[in-house]
Amino acid sequence: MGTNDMRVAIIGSGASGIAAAYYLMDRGIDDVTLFEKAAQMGGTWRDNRYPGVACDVPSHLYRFTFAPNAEWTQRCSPGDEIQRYMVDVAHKTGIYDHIRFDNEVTEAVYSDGRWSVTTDAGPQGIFDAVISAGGALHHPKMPGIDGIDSFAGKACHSARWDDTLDLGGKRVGIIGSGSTGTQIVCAVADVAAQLTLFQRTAQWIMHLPNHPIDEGKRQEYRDDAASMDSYYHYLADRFNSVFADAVSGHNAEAYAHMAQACMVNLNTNVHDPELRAKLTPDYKVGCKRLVVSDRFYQAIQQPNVHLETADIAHIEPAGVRTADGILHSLDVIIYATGFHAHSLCHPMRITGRDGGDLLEQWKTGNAAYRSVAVPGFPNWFMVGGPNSPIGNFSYLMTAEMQARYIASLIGEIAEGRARTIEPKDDVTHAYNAQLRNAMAGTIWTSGCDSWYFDPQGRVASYPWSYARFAEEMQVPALDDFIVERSFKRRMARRNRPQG
Ligand code: NA7
Repeated sequence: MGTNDMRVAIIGSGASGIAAAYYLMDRGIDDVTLFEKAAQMGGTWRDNRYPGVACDVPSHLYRFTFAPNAEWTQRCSPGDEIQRYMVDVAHKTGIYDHIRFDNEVTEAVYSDGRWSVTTDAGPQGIFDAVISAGGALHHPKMPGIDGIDSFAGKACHSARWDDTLDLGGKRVGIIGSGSTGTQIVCAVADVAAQLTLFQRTAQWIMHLPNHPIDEGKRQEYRDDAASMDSYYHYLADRFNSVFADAVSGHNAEAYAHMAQACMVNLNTNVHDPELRAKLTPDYKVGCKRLVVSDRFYQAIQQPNVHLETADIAHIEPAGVRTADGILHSLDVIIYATGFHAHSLCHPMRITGRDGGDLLEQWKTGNAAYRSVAVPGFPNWFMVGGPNSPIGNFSYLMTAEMQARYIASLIGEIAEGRARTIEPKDDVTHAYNAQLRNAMAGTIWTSGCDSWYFDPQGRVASYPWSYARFAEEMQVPALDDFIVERSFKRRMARRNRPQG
C-alpha cells in the first residue's frame, strides 16, 4: 500500500483530532476524514463558552508546535480566542476541508484488516485505520440532586452554556468549585446582584497572574519567530520539569515550593478566619487538579458573593435548599459539576477482531497499551486514551506526541510493512500492572476524591515523569505489537473499489 491508498477515519475535530490529522498528512497520508458530531469544530473550546472560560496553561505553550501564534492577547488566553486559533489552524493546514460536520460516529466494526464506520447520518465507508480523538472532558456530568428539574429559574451546565442567559442583576448560584466554578465566580461576581458558590470540597488555588500581551510584544513575536519559539521552549521546560514533575512526584523541591505558594496565597489573601477555614482543603496540594486563579479569593470576598458549604439537601422551584433548612433563592443555577471523564469512546459501539466489544471490555476499567491502542482492536488508535497524562502535562503536548506516535504506526501500514497492527496482550497487561503499581505512591491517591478516579476507584492518569512519557512516545516499540504482514492482502486492497 502506498501512502495515497491509505484511508484513515478520525473521530472528533478538537485539539486531538487536529493533531492526529496533521501528523498523518505530514507523512503523506492525505485520505483522512474527521467525523465531527457538531456543526462546528473545536471540542473543549467550542463546548465551554461560560463566562470567564480560559486556559490555565500559558497560551504560548498551549499551542501546536507546528502552528506558532504571535497573536495571543493574554498570558492565559480566553476560550473564544483558543477556539478561533483551533479553527484557524485547521484552515491553514487544510484539515478543515477534511471534516464531515454533523456526523456523530455511532459504530465502527472491524473485519479483515479494515474498519467500517457508521455515523448518525448513515454508513461512511471503509477505512484502513481509525483514530479516536473524542477527548476525556466531553460528557457533562449533572449532579444527582433531588428536585433538580423542579427549579423555576434558568439553569445550565457550564459546558452546555445557554447563550441567552443574562446574569446582570440576577441572583446566581454556582454548584461546583473546581477550575470551572472558580473561573465563573471570578467572571460573574461583578455582574450578578448576588452570587452563591455551593462548595462541597475546598480547593487549593495557585496564584498565576494573568496579564495582557501588548501589541508591542505581539509585533516582536511576529518579527522574530525564533524569540517566540524560545519562549515556547522556556515555558515547556518550566511546565514539564517543574509543575508536571512536581504533581507526579518527580520533583520534590518544586512540589514543596508549589504547596507553600498555595498556602501563602490562601493565608495572605483571605482575611476572615472563618471564611479561610472554609476555603482550606483537608488534603494535599495537587491531590485534586490544582485550580489556577489570580482573582478567586478577591471575588469570593466581595460583599455580594457568598460561599455556602452546607450540604445541598435538594433543589426546589425557588432555589437551592441546604441541609440546615435554609432556602437560597435564585434566578439562575449554573452546574459547574464536571464531566464523566472516563466515558472514553462513549456511546460508540466499537467491534474489534473476533467480535470483541471495546466498551464491554472496558466495563472493568479502561485500559490500553501506552494510552494509544488496545489488544483485539487492530488498526484502532486513540489520542487521549486511557491513562493519558490528563492532570499533569499541557494537553496539546500530550496530544501531539501521541498523534506523532500513532502516525508512525499507521505509516507502517501505509508504507507496506504491515497490514494490521495491534498491541500484544501480555505486554499491555504488564504495562497496566506497572501503571497501577506506580500510581499507588502518587499525590492523587494521597487522600481526596477527584475526577482522576475512574468508576473502579483507580486513578486514570499517568504516574511517571514527563521525560518518561516523551521517551515512551518517541518511537513505537514494534516488538510490543502483533504486526501482521501480508503482501497478498495488500494487493487485494489496492485493487478494491473505494467505499
Ligand atoms: P471538576 O474539577 O470535576 O469539579 C466539579 C465540581 O463540582 C467539584 O467542586 C465537585 O465537588 C462539584 N460537584 C460535583 N457534583 C456535585 C454535587 N452533587 N453536589 C455538589 N457539588 C458537586 O470539574 P471542572 O469543570 O471544574 O474542571 C474539570 C477540568 O477541566 C479541570 O480539572 C481542568 O483540567 C479543566 P467535589 O470536589 O467533588 O466535592
